[in-house]
Amino acid sequence: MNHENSKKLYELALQFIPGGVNSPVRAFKGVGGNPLFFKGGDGAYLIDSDNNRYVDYVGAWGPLILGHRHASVIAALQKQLEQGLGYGASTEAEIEIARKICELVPSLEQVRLVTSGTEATMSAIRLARGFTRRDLVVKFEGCYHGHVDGLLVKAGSGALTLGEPDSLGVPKAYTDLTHVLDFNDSDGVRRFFEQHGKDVACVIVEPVAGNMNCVPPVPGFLETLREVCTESGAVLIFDEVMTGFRVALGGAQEKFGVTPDLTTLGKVIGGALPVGAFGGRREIMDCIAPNGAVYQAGTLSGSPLAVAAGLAMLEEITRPGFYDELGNKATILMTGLKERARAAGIPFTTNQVGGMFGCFFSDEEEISQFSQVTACNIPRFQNYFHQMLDNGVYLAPSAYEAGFVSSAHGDTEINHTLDAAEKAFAAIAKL
Ligand code: KE4
Repeated sequence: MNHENSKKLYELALQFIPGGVNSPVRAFKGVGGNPLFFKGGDGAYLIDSDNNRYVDYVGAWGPLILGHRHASVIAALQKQLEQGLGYGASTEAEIEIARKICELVPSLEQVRLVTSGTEATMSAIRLARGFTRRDLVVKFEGCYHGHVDGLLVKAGSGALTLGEPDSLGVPKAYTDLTHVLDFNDSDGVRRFFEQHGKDVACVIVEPVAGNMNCVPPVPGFLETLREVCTESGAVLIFDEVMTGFRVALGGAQEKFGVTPDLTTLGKVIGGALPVGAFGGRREIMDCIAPNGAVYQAGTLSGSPLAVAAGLAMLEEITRPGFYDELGNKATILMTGLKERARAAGIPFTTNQVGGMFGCFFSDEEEISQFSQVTACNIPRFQNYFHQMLDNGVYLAPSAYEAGFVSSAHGDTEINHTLDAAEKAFAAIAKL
Protein backbone atom coordinates (compact mmCIF):
# COMPACT_ATOMS: atom_id res chain seq x y z
CA MET A 1 0.00 0.00 0.00
CA ASN A 2 1.17 3.52 -0.78
CA HIS A 3 1.42 5.76 2.32
CA GLU A 4 3.28 8.66 0.70
CA ASN A 5 0.79 11.36 1.65
CA SER A 6 0.54 10.10 5.24
CA LYS A 7 4.32 10.20 5.44
CA LYS A 8 4.46 13.79 4.16
CA LEU A 9 1.63 14.87 6.48
CA TYR A 10 3.33 13.26 9.47
CA GLU A 11 6.60 15.10 8.76
CA LEU A 12 4.68 18.36 8.52
CA ALA A 13 2.63 17.59 11.63
CA LEU A 14 5.83 17.03 13.63
CA GLN A 15 6.69 20.70 13.09
CA PHE A 16 3.53 22.03 14.70
CA ILE A 17 2.04 19.29 16.90
CA PRO A 18 3.88 17.48 19.70
CA GLY A 19 4.76 14.02 18.37
CA GLY A 20 2.72 14.93 15.28
CA VAL A 21 -0.49 13.80 16.94
CA ASN A 22 -3.19 15.24 19.15
CA SER A 23 -3.36 12.09 21.24
CA PRO A 24 -0.35 9.82 21.94
CA VAL A 25 -1.89 6.46 21.12
CA ARG A 26 -2.41 7.62 17.50
CA ALA A 27 1.37 7.90 17.04
CA PHE A 28 1.85 4.18 16.29
CA LYS A 29 4.50 3.99 19.05
CA GLY A 30 2.86 0.74 20.12
CA VAL A 31 3.26 -0.88 16.70
CA GLY A 32 6.18 0.92 15.07
CA GLY A 33 6.26 2.85 11.82
CA ASN A 34 4.68 6.20 11.04
CA PRO A 35 1.06 6.97 11.92
CA LEU A 36 -1.46 7.08 9.12
CA PHE A 37 -3.46 10.20 8.40
CA PHE A 38 -7.10 9.74 7.45
CA LYS A 39 -9.42 11.87 5.39
CA GLY A 40 -12.77 10.12 5.57
CA GLY A 41 -15.00 7.37 6.77
CA ASP A 42 -17.76 5.42 5.03
CA GLY A 43 -19.82 2.90 7.00
CA ALA A 44 -17.39 0.24 8.25
CA TYR A 45 -14.49 1.78 6.31
CA LEU A 46 -11.82 4.37 6.96
CA ILE A 47 -10.10 6.11 4.03
CA ASP A 48 -6.55 7.36 4.53
CA SER A 49 -4.81 10.31 2.89
CA ASP A 50 -3.53 8.04 0.11
CA ASN A 51 -7.08 6.82 -0.65
CA ASN A 52 -6.45 3.41 0.89
CA ARG A 53 -9.61 1.87 2.35
CA TYR A 54 -9.60 -0.15 5.56
CA VAL A 55 -12.22 -2.10 7.47
CA ASP A 56 -12.19 -0.08 10.67
CA TYR A 57 -12.21 -1.81 14.09
CA VAL A 58 -11.25 1.30 16.06
CA GLY A 59 -14.40 3.30 15.34
CA ALA A 60 -12.82 6.51 16.65
CA TRP A 61 -12.00 4.49 19.83
CA GLY A 62 -15.56 3.34 20.38
CA PRO A 63 -18.07 6.09 19.49
CA LEU A 64 -18.86 4.86 15.97
CA ILE A 65 -21.09 1.94 16.95
CA LEU A 66 -23.17 2.74 13.84
CA GLY A 67 -20.11 3.07 11.59
CA HIS A 68 -18.93 6.24 9.87
CA ARG A 69 -21.40 8.93 8.76
CA HIS A 70 -24.61 7.09 9.61
CA ALA A 71 -27.42 8.80 7.70
CA SER A 72 -29.54 9.63 10.75
CA VAL A 73 -26.60 11.14 12.63
CA ILE A 74 -25.64 13.28 9.62
CA ALA A 75 -29.26 14.38 9.18
CA ALA A 76 -29.53 15.35 12.85
CA LEU A 77 -26.31 17.38 12.63
CA GLN A 78 -27.44 19.11 9.43
CA LYS A 79 -30.72 20.05 11.07
CA GLN A 80 -28.92 21.47 14.10
CA LEU A 81 -26.46 23.36 11.90
CA GLU A 82 -29.40 25.34 10.56
CA GLN A 83 -30.21 26.45 14.12
CA GLY A 84 -26.78 27.19 15.53
CA LEU A 85 -23.50 25.72 16.76
CA GLY A 86 -23.67 26.58 20.45
CA TYR A 87 -25.17 29.09 22.86
CA GLY A 88 -23.43 28.70 26.21
CA ALA A 89 -26.90 28.30 27.58
CA SER A 90 -29.36 25.48 28.12
CA THR A 91 -31.40 23.87 25.37
CA GLU A 92 -34.41 21.55 25.32
CA ALA A 93 -32.37 18.85 23.63
CA GLU A 94 -30.12 18.62 26.69
CA ILE A 95 -33.16 17.67 28.76
CA GLU A 96 -34.15 15.11 26.14
CA ILE A 97 -30.77 13.39 26.08
CA ALA A 98 -30.43 13.50 29.88
CA ARG A 99 -33.85 11.88 30.25
CA LYS A 100 -33.02 9.25 27.61
CA ILE A 101 -29.69 8.39 29.24
CA CYS A 102 -31.34 8.11 32.66
CA GLU A 103 -34.06 5.87 31.19
CA LEU A 104 -31.50 3.57 29.56
CA VAL A 105 -28.80 3.32 32.26
CA PRO A 106 -30.20 1.55 35.35
CA SER A 107 -28.37 3.50 38.06
CA LEU A 108 -28.84 7.02 36.73
CA GLU A 109 -31.34 9.37 38.34
CA GLN A 110 -29.52 12.47 37.11
CA VAL A 111 -26.71 13.10 34.64
CA ARG A 112 -24.50 16.02 33.68
CA LEU A 113 -22.90 16.41 30.26
CA VAL A 114 -19.27 17.40 29.81
CA THR A 115 -17.02 17.31 26.73
CA SER A 116 -14.67 14.37 27.29
CA GLY A 117 -14.35 11.13 29.20
CA THR A 118 -11.50 12.63 31.21
CA GLU A 119 -13.75 15.47 32.34
CA ALA A 120 -16.39 12.94 33.29
CA THR A 121 -14.09 10.82 35.45
CA MET A 122 -12.34 13.84 36.96
CA SER A 123 -15.71 15.30 37.94
CA ALA A 124 -17.02 11.98 39.28
CA ILE A 125 -13.94 11.58 41.49
CA ARG A 126 -14.30 15.12 42.86
CA LEU A 127 -18.00 14.50 43.45
CA ALA A 128 -17.32 11.23 45.30
CA ARG A 129 -14.75 12.96 47.50
CA GLY A 130 -17.15 15.82 48.19
CA PHE A 131 -20.04 13.49 48.96
CA THR A 132 -18.03 11.23 51.31
CA ARG A 133 -15.67 13.89 52.71
CA ARG A 134 -12.91 11.31 52.13
CA ASP A 135 -9.78 11.49 49.95
CA LEU A 136 -8.58 8.01 48.98
CA VAL A 137 -9.33 6.75 45.47
CA VAL A 138 -8.97 3.10 44.43
CA LYS A 139 -8.29 2.18 40.81
CA PHE A 140 -6.98 -0.93 39.08
CA GLU A 141 -3.70 -1.49 37.27
CA GLY A 142 -4.16 -1.34 33.51
CA CYS A 143 -7.43 0.56 33.73
CA TYR A 144 -7.41 3.96 32.09
CA HIS A 145 -9.84 6.70 33.01
CA GLY A 146 -8.47 9.59 30.97
CA HIS A 147 -5.53 11.78 31.82
CA VAL A 148 -6.74 12.91 35.25
CA ASP A 149 -3.65 13.72 37.33
CA GLY A 150 -4.42 11.43 40.23
CA LEU A 151 -5.43 8.51 37.98
CA LEU A 152 -2.30 8.43 35.81
CA VAL A 153 -0.92 5.70 38.00
CA LYS A 154 -0.27 2.37 36.33
CA ALA A 155 -2.82 3.47 33.76
CA GLY A 156 -3.66 1.66 30.56
CA SER A 157 -4.19 2.75 26.95
CA GLY A 158 -1.64 5.25 25.68
CA ALA A 159 0.11 5.54 29.05
CA LEU A 160 0.82 1.81 28.93
CA THR A 161 1.74 1.81 25.25
CA LEU A 162 4.29 4.53 25.91
CA GLY A 163 5.81 2.29 28.58
CA GLU A 164 5.57 5.11 31.16
CA PRO A 165 2.71 3.98 33.37
CA ASP A 166 3.23 6.98 35.66
CA SER A 167 3.24 10.41 34.04
CA LEU A 168 5.75 13.21 34.58
CA GLY A 169 4.14 16.38 35.87
CA VAL A 170 1.86 14.63 38.33
CA PRO A 171 2.80 15.63 41.91
CA LYS A 172 3.43 12.66 44.21
CA ALA A 173 0.96 14.22 46.62
CA TYR A 174 -1.76 13.49 44.08
CA THR A 175 -0.86 9.88 43.47
CA ASP A 176 -0.36 9.25 47.22
CA LEU A 177 -4.15 9.46 47.39
CA THR A 178 -4.58 6.82 44.70
CA HIS A 179 -4.34 3.15 45.56
CA VAL A 180 -3.88 0.70 42.73
CA LEU A 181 -5.18 -2.84 43.10
CA ASP A 182 -5.24 -5.76 40.69
CA PHE A 183 -8.18 -6.01 38.31
CA ASN A 184 -10.23 -9.18 38.91
CA ASP A 185 -8.57 -9.79 42.29
CA SER A 186 -11.54 -9.91 44.67
CA ASP A 187 -9.47 -11.19 47.60
CA GLY A 188 -7.02 -8.30 47.23
CA VAL A 189 -9.92 -5.85 47.21
CA ARG A 190 -11.39 -7.35 50.38
CA ARG A 191 -8.01 -7.29 52.15
CA PHE A 192 -7.52 -3.63 51.25
CA PHE A 193 -10.99 -2.63 52.40
CA GLU A 194 -10.64 -4.50 55.71
CA GLN A 195 -7.76 -2.13 56.48
CA HIS A 196 -8.65 1.11 54.69
CA GLY A 197 -12.32 0.95 53.76
CA LYS A 198 -13.44 3.77 56.03
CA ASP A 199 -10.96 6.17 54.35
CA VAL A 200 -11.92 5.38 50.74
CA ALA A 201 -13.90 8.04 48.86
CA CYS A 202 -14.45 5.90 45.79
CA VAL A 203 -13.50 2.93 43.70
CA ILE A 204 -13.30 3.67 39.98
CA VAL A 205 -13.27 0.73 37.59
CA GLU A 206 -13.81 -0.05 33.95
CA PRO A 207 -16.45 -2.78 34.49
CA VAL A 208 -15.05 -4.40 31.36
CA ALA A 209 -11.45 -3.31 31.04
CA GLY A 210 -10.83 -1.94 27.55
CA ASN A 211 -7.51 -0.16 28.04
CA MET A 212 -5.41 -3.20 28.83
CA ASN A 213 -6.95 -4.69 25.72
CA CYS A 214 -10.39 -6.25 26.41
CA VAL A 215 -10.53 -8.01 29.78
CA PRO A 216 -14.00 -8.86 31.16
CA PRO A 217 -14.71 -9.08 34.90
CA VAL A 218 -14.45 -12.59 36.34
CA PRO A 219 -17.62 -13.78 38.13
CA GLY A 220 -17.88 -12.12 41.54
CA PHE A 221 -15.41 -9.29 40.93
CA LEU A 222 -17.90 -6.49 40.29
CA GLU A 223 -20.18 -7.90 42.99
CA THR A 224 -17.25 -7.71 45.45
CA LEU A 225 -16.67 -4.06 44.56
CA ARG A 226 -20.36 -3.38 45.18
CA GLU A 227 -20.28 -5.15 48.55
CA VAL A 228 -17.13 -3.48 49.92
CA CYS A 229 -18.32 -0.03 48.79
CA THR A 230 -21.73 -0.53 50.38
CA GLU A 231 -20.14 -1.79 53.61
CA SER A 232 -17.56 1.03 53.82
CA GLY A 233 -19.64 3.93 52.49
CA ALA A 234 -17.27 4.42 49.55
CA VAL A 235 -18.79 5.46 46.20
CA LEU A 236 -18.60 2.85 43.42
CA ILE A 237 -17.89 4.51 40.08
CA PHE A 238 -18.30 2.48 36.88
CA ASP A 239 -16.27 4.17 34.20
CA GLU A 240 -18.47 3.24 31.25
CA VAL A 241 -16.99 5.77 28.86
CA MET A 242 -16.13 2.82 26.63
CA THR A 243 -18.63 0.13 27.73
CA GLY A 244 -21.62 2.45 28.00
CA PHE A 245 -24.12 1.74 25.20
CA ARG A 246 -21.41 -0.52 23.78
CA VAL A 247 -21.60 -3.90 25.57
CA ALA A 248 -25.37 -3.59 26.12
CA LEU A 249 -27.98 -0.87 25.85
CA GLY A 250 -27.70 -0.26 29.59
CA GLY A 251 -23.94 -0.77 29.57
CA ALA A 252 -21.91 -3.20 31.66
CA GLN A 253 -24.02 -2.46 34.74
CA GLU A 254 -27.05 -3.89 32.93
CA LYS A 255 -25.12 -6.79 31.39
CA PHE A 256 -23.53 -7.89 34.69
CA GLY A 257 -26.38 -6.80 36.99
CA VAL A 258 -24.25 -4.69 39.34
CA THR A 259 -25.40 -1.16 40.17
CA PRO A 260 -22.75 1.51 40.74
CA ASP A 261 -23.35 4.76 42.64
CA LEU A 262 -21.91 6.91 39.84
CA THR A 263 -21.37 6.18 36.17
CA THR A 264 -19.20 7.98 33.65
CA LEU A 265 -20.08 7.90 29.97
CA GLY A 266 -18.79 9.25 26.67
CA LYS A 267 -17.95 8.08 23.16
CA VAL A 268 -21.21 6.51 21.85
CA ILE A 269 -23.41 9.27 23.32
CA GLY A 270 -21.63 11.83 21.16
CA GLY A 271 -21.27 9.79 17.99
CA ALA A 272 -17.62 10.93 17.79
CA LEU A 273 -18.38 14.54 18.67
CA PRO A 274 -16.84 15.85 21.92
CA VAL A 275 -18.94 14.57 24.79
CA GLY A 276 -18.71 12.94 28.20
CA ALA A 277 -21.18 12.55 31.03
CA PHE A 278 -21.34 11.58 34.69
CA GLY A 279 -24.41 10.68 36.66
CA GLY A 280 -25.89 8.64 39.43
CA ARG A 281 -28.18 8.76 42.44
CA ARG A 282 -29.85 12.12 42.98
CA GLU A 283 -28.57 12.14 46.59
CA ILE A 284 -25.01 12.30 45.25
CA MET A 285 -25.70 14.47 42.20
CA ASP A 286 -27.31 17.10 44.43
CA CYS A 287 -23.79 17.85 45.72
CA ILE A 288 -22.76 19.29 42.34
CA ALA A 289 -22.87 23.07 41.73
CA PRO A 290 -25.03 25.05 41.46
CA ASN A 291 -27.10 23.08 44.00
CA GLY A 292 -24.16 21.73 45.95
CA ALA A 293 -20.65 22.68 46.97
CA VAL A 294 -18.74 20.43 44.53
CA TYR A 295 -17.77 22.67 41.66
CA GLN A 296 -17.81 21.48 38.04
CA ALA A 297 -18.31 23.48 34.85
CA GLY A 298 -17.69 23.54 31.09
CA THR A 299 -18.05 26.10 28.31
CA LEU A 300 -19.08 23.52 25.74
CA SER A 301 -20.97 21.17 28.05
CA GLY A 302 -24.16 19.98 26.35
CA SER A 303 -23.01 21.22 22.94
CA PRO A 304 -26.08 21.30 20.68
CA LEU A 305 -24.16 19.52 17.91
CA ALA A 306 -22.89 16.75 20.19
CA VAL A 307 -26.35 16.38 21.73
CA ALA A 308 -27.99 16.21 18.30
CA ALA A 309 -25.55 13.47 17.25
CA GLY A 310 -26.02 11.68 20.56
CA LEU A 311 -29.80 11.68 20.34
CA ALA A 312 -29.62 10.26 16.82
CA MET A 313 -27.23 7.56 18.04
CA LEU A 314 -29.47 6.63 20.94
CA GLU A 315 -32.49 6.44 18.63
CA GLU A 316 -30.71 3.93 16.40
CA ILE A 317 -29.20 1.71 19.12
CA THR A 318 -32.54 1.27 20.90
CA ARG A 319 -33.78 -0.60 17.84
CA PRO A 320 -34.84 -4.16 18.90
CA GLY A 321 -32.10 -6.73 18.27
CA PHE A 322 -29.36 -4.15 17.75
CA TYR A 323 -27.03 -5.57 20.40
CA ASP A 324 -27.70 -9.20 19.54
CA GLU A 325 -26.69 -8.51 15.94
CA LEU A 326 -23.57 -6.64 17.06
CA GLY A 327 -22.55 -9.44 19.40
CA ASN A 328 -23.15 -12.09 16.73
CA LYS A 329 -20.86 -10.27 14.30
CA ALA A 330 -18.11 -10.06 16.89
CA THR A 331 -18.56 -13.76 17.72
CA ILE A 332 -18.23 -14.76 14.06
CA LEU A 333 -15.09 -12.64 13.80
CA MET A 334 -13.49 -14.00 17.00
CA THR A 335 -14.33 -17.61 16.12
CA GLY A 336 -12.92 -17.18 12.62
CA LEU A 337 -9.72 -15.57 13.86
CA LYS A 338 -9.11 -18.36 16.38
CA GLU A 339 -9.73 -21.03 13.76
CA ARG A 340 -7.24 -19.45 11.35
CA ALA A 341 -4.60 -18.88 14.03
CA ARG A 342 -4.94 -22.48 15.17
CA ALA A 343 -4.61 -23.72 11.57
CA ALA A 344 -1.38 -21.74 11.26
CA GLY A 345 -0.12 -23.02 14.61
CA ILE A 346 -0.12 -19.54 16.20
CA PRO A 347 -0.99 -19.31 19.94
CA PHE A 348 -3.87 -16.84 19.90
CA THR A 349 -6.85 -16.19 22.15
CA THR A 350 -9.67 -13.67 22.30
CA ASN A 351 -12.02 -11.98 24.75
CA GLN A 352 -15.39 -10.57 23.80
CA VAL A 353 -18.25 -8.71 25.45
CA GLY A 354 -20.98 -7.88 22.97
CA GLY A 355 -19.52 -5.81 20.14
CA MET A 356 -16.26 -5.17 22.00
CA PHE A 357 -13.39 -7.62 21.69
CA GLY A 358 -9.72 -8.27 22.37
CA CYS A 359 -7.13 -10.40 20.57
CA PHE A 360 -4.04 -11.76 22.32
CA PHE A 361 -0.97 -13.53 21.00
CA SER A 362 -0.79 -15.80 24.00
CA ASP A 363 -1.07 -19.50 24.72
CA GLU A 364 -3.28 -18.76 27.73
CA GLU A 365 -6.75 -20.27 27.41
CA GLU A 366 -8.31 -17.24 29.07
CA ILE A 367 -6.90 -13.73 29.68
CA SER A 368 -8.32 -12.23 32.89
CA GLN A 369 -5.32 -10.56 34.51
CA PHE A 370 -3.26 -7.52 33.56
CA SER A 371 -0.09 -9.59 34.09
CA GLN A 372 -1.27 -12.02 31.40
CA VAL A 373 -1.80 -9.15 28.97
CA THR A 374 1.69 -7.78 29.47
CA ALA A 375 3.11 -11.31 29.04
CA CYS A 376 1.61 -11.60 25.53
CA ASN A 377 3.85 -11.76 22.46
CA ILE A 378 3.82 -8.03 21.64
CA PRO A 379 6.29 -8.21 18.71
CA ARG A 380 4.00 -10.78 17.12
CA PHE A 381 1.03 -8.42 17.58
CA GLN A 382 3.05 -5.60 15.98
CA ASN A 383 3.78 -7.76 12.96
CA TYR A 384 0.12 -8.80 12.78
CA PHE A 385 -1.02 -5.16 12.97
CA HIS A 386 1.06 -4.17 9.95
CA GLN A 387 0.13 -7.25 7.95
CA MET A 388 -3.55 -6.53 8.57
CA LEU A 389 -3.02 -2.88 7.68
CA ASP A 390 -1.38 -3.87 4.39
CA ASN A 391 -4.41 -6.05 3.72
CA GLY A 392 -6.92 -3.28 4.32
CA VAL A 393 -7.83 -3.81 7.97
CA TYR A 394 -7.31 -1.06 10.54
CA LEU A 395 -6.87 -2.29 14.12
CA ALA A 396 -6.04 -0.19 17.16
CA PRO A 397 -2.31 0.64 16.90
CA SER A 398 -1.59 -0.83 20.32
CA ALA A 399 -1.68 -4.27 21.96
CA TYR A 400 -3.44 -2.64 24.90
CA GLU A 401 -6.62 -1.50 23.20
CA ALA A 402 -9.95 -3.19 22.60
CA GLY A 403 -11.52 -3.55 19.17
CA PHE A 404 -15.08 -2.75 18.13
CA VAL A 405 -17.50 -3.89 15.46
CA SER A 406 -20.26 -1.59 14.31
CA SER A 407 -23.70 -2.17 12.83
CA ALA A 408 -22.11 -1.21 9.49
CA HIS A 409 -19.83 -4.26 9.53
CA GLY A 410 -21.41 -6.97 7.37
CA ASP A 411 -20.38 -10.36 5.97
CA THR A 412 -18.20 -8.68 3.34
CA GLU A 413 -16.17 -6.84 5.96
CA ILE A 414 -15.93 -9.80 8.33
CA ASN A 415 -14.86 -12.16 5.53
CA HIS A 416 -12.32 -9.64 4.23
CA THR A 417 -10.90 -9.42 7.74
CA LEU A 418 -10.69 -13.19 8.12
CA ASP A 419 -8.97 -13.53 4.75
CA ALA A 420 -6.45 -10.86 5.77
CA ALA A 421 -5.88 -12.62 9.09
CA GLU A 422 -5.29 -15.96 7.34
CA LYS A 423 -2.52 -14.36 5.29
CA ALA A 424 -1.08 -12.62 8.35
CA PHE A 425 -1.02 -15.78 10.47
CA ALA A 426 0.63 -17.74 7.62
CA ALA A 427 3.32 -15.07 7.27
CA ILE A 428 3.89 -14.95 11.03
CA ALA A 429 4.18 -18.75 11.19
CA LYS A 430 7.07 -18.59 8.72
CA LEU A 431 9.08 -16.17 10.91
P1 KE4 B 1 -11.31 10.96 26.76
O1 KE4 B 1 -10.87 12.02 27.73
O2 KE4 B 1 -10.17 10.47 25.89
O3 KE4 B 1 -12.53 11.37 25.94
O4 KE4 B 1 -11.81 9.70 27.60
C1 KE4 B 1 -10.95 9.13 28.54
C2 KE4 B 1 -11.39 7.71 28.85
C3 KE4 B 1 -12.02 7.46 30.05
N1 KE4 B 1 -12.43 6.22 30.38
C4 KE4 B 1 -12.25 5.18 29.52
C5 KE4 B 1 -12.72 3.82 29.93
C6 KE4 B 1 -11.62 5.38 28.27
O5 KE4 B 1 -11.44 4.33 27.43
C7 KE4 B 1 -11.17 6.67 27.92
C8 KE4 B 1 -10.46 6.96 26.62
N2 KE4 B 1 -10.18 5.83 25.80
C9 KE4 B 1 -8.99 5.95 24.97
C10 KE4 B 1 -8.88 4.69 24.11
N3 KE4 B 1 -8.80 3.49 24.85
C11 KE4 B 1 -9.02 7.17 24.13
C12 KE4 B 1 -8.05 7.18 22.97
C13 KE4 B 1 -6.99 8.24 23.15
O6 KE4 B 1 -6.50 8.44 24.29
O7 KE4 B 1 -6.64 8.85 22.12
